[in-house]
Amino acid sequence: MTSLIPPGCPTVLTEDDRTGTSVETLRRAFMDNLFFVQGRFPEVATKNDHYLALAYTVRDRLLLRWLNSAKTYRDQFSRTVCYLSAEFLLGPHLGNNLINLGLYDAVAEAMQQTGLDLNVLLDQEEEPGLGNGGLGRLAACYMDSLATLEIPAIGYGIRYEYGIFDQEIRDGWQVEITDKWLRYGNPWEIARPEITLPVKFGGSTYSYTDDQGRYRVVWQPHQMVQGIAYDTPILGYKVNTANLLRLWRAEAIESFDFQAFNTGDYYGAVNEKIASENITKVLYPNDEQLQGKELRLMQQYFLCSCALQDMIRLYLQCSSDLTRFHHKFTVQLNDTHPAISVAELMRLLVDEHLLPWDTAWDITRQTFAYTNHTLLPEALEKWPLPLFGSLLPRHLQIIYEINQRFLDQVRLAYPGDQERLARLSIIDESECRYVRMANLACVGSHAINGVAALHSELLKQTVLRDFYELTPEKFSNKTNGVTPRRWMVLSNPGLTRLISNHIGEDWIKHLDQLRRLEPLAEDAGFAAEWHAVKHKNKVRLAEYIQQRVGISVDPSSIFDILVKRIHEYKRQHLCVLNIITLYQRLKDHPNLDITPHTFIFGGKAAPGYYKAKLIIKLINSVAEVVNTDPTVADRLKVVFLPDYNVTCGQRVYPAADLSEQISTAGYEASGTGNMKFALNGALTIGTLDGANVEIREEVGAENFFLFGNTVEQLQEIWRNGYRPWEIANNNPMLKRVLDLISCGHFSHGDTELFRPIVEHLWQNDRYCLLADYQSYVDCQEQATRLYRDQKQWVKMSILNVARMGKFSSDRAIREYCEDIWRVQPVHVPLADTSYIAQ
Ligand code: GLS
Repeated sequence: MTSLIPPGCPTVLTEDDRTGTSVETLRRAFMDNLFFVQGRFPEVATKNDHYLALAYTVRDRLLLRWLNSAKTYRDQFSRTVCYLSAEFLLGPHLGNNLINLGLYDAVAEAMQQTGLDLNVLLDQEEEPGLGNGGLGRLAACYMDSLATLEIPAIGYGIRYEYGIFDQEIRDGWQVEITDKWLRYGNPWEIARPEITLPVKFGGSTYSYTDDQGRYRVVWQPHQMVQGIAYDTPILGYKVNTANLLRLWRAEAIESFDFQAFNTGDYYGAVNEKIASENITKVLYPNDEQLQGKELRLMQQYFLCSCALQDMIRLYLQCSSDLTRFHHKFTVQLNDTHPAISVAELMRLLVDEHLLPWDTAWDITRQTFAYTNHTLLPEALEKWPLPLFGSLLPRHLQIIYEINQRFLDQVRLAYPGDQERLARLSIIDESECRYVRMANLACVGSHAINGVAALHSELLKQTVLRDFYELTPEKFSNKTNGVTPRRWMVLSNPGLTRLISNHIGEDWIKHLDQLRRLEPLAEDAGFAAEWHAVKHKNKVRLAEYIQQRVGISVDPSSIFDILVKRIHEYKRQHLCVLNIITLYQRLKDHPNLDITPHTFIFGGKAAPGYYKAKLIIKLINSVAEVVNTDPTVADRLKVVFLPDYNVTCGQRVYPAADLSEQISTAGYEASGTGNMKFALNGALTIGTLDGANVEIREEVGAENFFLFGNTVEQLQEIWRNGYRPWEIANNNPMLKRVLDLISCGHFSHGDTELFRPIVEHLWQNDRYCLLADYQSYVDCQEQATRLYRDQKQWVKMSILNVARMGKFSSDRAIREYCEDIWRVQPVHVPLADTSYIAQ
């Protein structure tokens, strides 16, 4: 009989096999994991077995750093940032961990020696889609930067069993498919069944005076579940720091209701278990649109209660004096989703740890800081009082108390100003009564920030104006950033190599160093290499498009890309109006000499957002007509890439020539895709919205295609009575474009299908597409004309990249650390690892 022990695999593991980084050790460790973890011999191992064996090999190296980090923090009782977020849109782990460990090349080599292709294994990973878009992805970039900057941090979130749905396109329409991301197991997490915390819901409260004369409140819940911790290490780039991402899963406390079981009600007994587990079953797929569902509030409270109980648990392991809690922990609220934390920390400190109210309030306010991520009124979270009170009766009492004390102060500051009082109140008393989560977050935090300069200004002038006037010192701006590790080193190895060959590798940790590329913008040899890298990336995307949707696109055409969530304010349909305009012009003048143009779209629509889904259908319908019309063949192509996610983003950004950032001014809080495109050498066509404003400032107005009305101009337009129909009637091309959609040209003669879109544009046009149409079309023309001058284009592309240093998430995190969190780096030494072998 032949031996099943893989050749080269030692029978006893040595320390080196778990932590070593030579090609030979990695190869041996991989074979060992294939054998002992996956239980496979090479001849029958599947791609997924290979992926998992490699993931475990990499995880061992992570764990070494993670445990050293945890031990260092514990020994030093380090001040720690807790990032509370309902979403962490991490993207695949394997490639990123290889980059951050500095093991990418060694592992590629080890796999090659084993007869495997690392790229194939990377493709095996199902990405954890635990977020909707920018907000969740920002949380992931910030975790990367926190670790890279050696800041002790914990990310607290929810371990959704189903992440953001997978999108399929059928007959041009979006179809949602459940995202069973855990189907084949998740090698990056470690379940901690011994870390379980109880979370209560519903019921009632009663009060009494205890034998020491203290007023006490007891919450008698109707339902109780438990949160179970699942831990994922988040490693920094080429440091030993690996921080903790702790996601919570809900479970019934008793697997069975034995009483019901014994009386024969089997299904009734199982029901409670199912109801409890439902809490973390699925991510709500809405971005910037409130869905006032009870289950969503349960999710939010579940996250906050688990996270805060966990922090207190960790704290009490090292100190019994909770009055200094805020010295150990600083908590960032990622939007209002975790804002209920303010009331929960008060409850834990006052009711469970018996601190006086004033002491608890002091701690609470010094603990929390709040980031606002949107001005959209439909995204502002508010919960109907009856719903809130029945689910969280004790929290409602606490909120009333916080509110009363707060409003007493407001009365002193603004005597007699009842309207202001009503606006500032945490309770909305107009019509139906609501708990306003943004107000709760503002009152309970010591710092409040927006996510781009313009957004932070607008916050102060609009939704948070009263809070700004009351406590201006709390407000600041923290412009978003993205991690260059995932969004450059991992996704664009060609450009990374080219840049590093010329200016070294420091820029990966100090993105400002990209400035050193500026002189090279004039260097013809460098420009040629730059162009070659972009072209290669475009060829790769073209191959992917062909394989994915069967459309052949020309890599020499301009790749003009719009990828992000589908939302009316993001104006994907403005881009469609321009495509139809171009199409019309080509039909009118078949010999017109235009720059060959490939428009690429991607993005998901919230399943209940009909207009957004109709925009997807419109894009696909226009694509169908344009792509099959021989008159425009080879000059105009339209592609909708299904299931846009982090993995897809990594393919798309490096291949873009033109980045579409065309939201209505004042609506996009920041945007982060805009940064990823520009960092990868795309030029931006955009409005003065969100972080576009700062990108333009940095790269220079001459290297940015600006169009559209400003916030002030739009305000003026609305003040004077906006009449979109007049714009359409006075612009023959625009009118033709709208009529072409209406008459069924793109819908097989169906004149009803796109009526909701077109009618809205004619009559109301809330997002001012028509007001910006001509300016956009002109700007598009200017950009595509300039594209023909490749020398100039490449120069602008190089200058864009050279000047993107500001938009690293490292810069953003440094600002949070200095201005809000007041936290210092803690160096993690890779201690003697001999204890591993003991
Ligand atoms: C968002 C904003 O819409 C984006 O502009 C922003 O870049 C992002 C991160 O700050 O947050 N807000 C939101 O609710 N979803 C987002 O993507």
